[in-house]
Amino acid sequence: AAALPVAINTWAFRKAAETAWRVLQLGGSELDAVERGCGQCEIDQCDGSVGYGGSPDEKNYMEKRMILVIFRHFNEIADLRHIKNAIGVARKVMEYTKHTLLVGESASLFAVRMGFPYEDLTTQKSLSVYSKWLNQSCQPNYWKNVVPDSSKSCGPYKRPEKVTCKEEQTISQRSVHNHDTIGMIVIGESGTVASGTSTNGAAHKIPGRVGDSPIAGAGSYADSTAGGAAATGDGDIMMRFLPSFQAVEYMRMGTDPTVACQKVISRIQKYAPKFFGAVICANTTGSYGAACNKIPEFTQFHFMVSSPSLNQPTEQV
Ligand code: SD4
Repeated sequence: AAALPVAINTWAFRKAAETAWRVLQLGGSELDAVERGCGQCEIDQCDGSVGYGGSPDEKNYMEKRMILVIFRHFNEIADLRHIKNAIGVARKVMEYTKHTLLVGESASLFAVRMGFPYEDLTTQKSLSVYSKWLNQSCQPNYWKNVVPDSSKSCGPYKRPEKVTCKEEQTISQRSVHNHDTIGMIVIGESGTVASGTSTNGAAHKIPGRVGDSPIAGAGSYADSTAGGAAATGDGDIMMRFLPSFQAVEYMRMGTDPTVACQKVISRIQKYAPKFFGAVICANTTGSYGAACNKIPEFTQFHFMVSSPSLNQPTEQV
């Protein structure tokens, strides 16, 4: 087992890992490390899907969602718009309110009261992603059982006159390519666990969508009596299984972290064999692991690890 402290995060988001590790080395708390680490990705616009200007929805809004979890405190922001530093806002929810989850435009107003700038998050890049999708896409995207609203053969969509919604035989799945999320777990020397996520979620989603990332137990989970976990991937599927909660509960029962992640993934796989997703987790002794659902487009999952036995934050597969 690795020694403590340990910090791990989804994907090869190296600068985020370095920032979190530096915060710990300078004596910052686990929570500070998670906030600054994920915050680094918000600044860097990691993979174009964390931070401002990423993953426009089908109305060209940019939204961000995250969760910040520490033992017995679950503080979340979902469908947050016009505010760059989502993880910072979630921390304010924790520090200045008794609530767990704030959402939407009201959450943005809360952020403004906390001193965060209210900004247009559109960038040239997000604008071109959006117009390309609008002009070329004939795909229902996240709609189902709908018909085109106009004479055009594709969207916008509406409910059909006669509603004949089919029960889903398999859970609808989306492509690997339009999203990534930073999920981070930090376990301090004393075994205190903090975790958080930040993402723009899926591109071209239906406005109002809340994904897995801001939901406690889905996007991430932390419990200082067992460990922490974080998930990335197709949140519309994954959030139905609370994978982060489940991984932590497996570790509580003594399951090795890698095995815990694998068990969580195979449980989802039974219902959605080709889903895109991965889970990372670490226990309070500093052992960690990860697993992904191996599909042809996604055979390896990269994540970052920082611990005293590694000279520097290191990418692992
Ligand atoms: C979501 N889980 O909103 C996020 C996206 C993600 O890798 O993690 N992508 O569904």
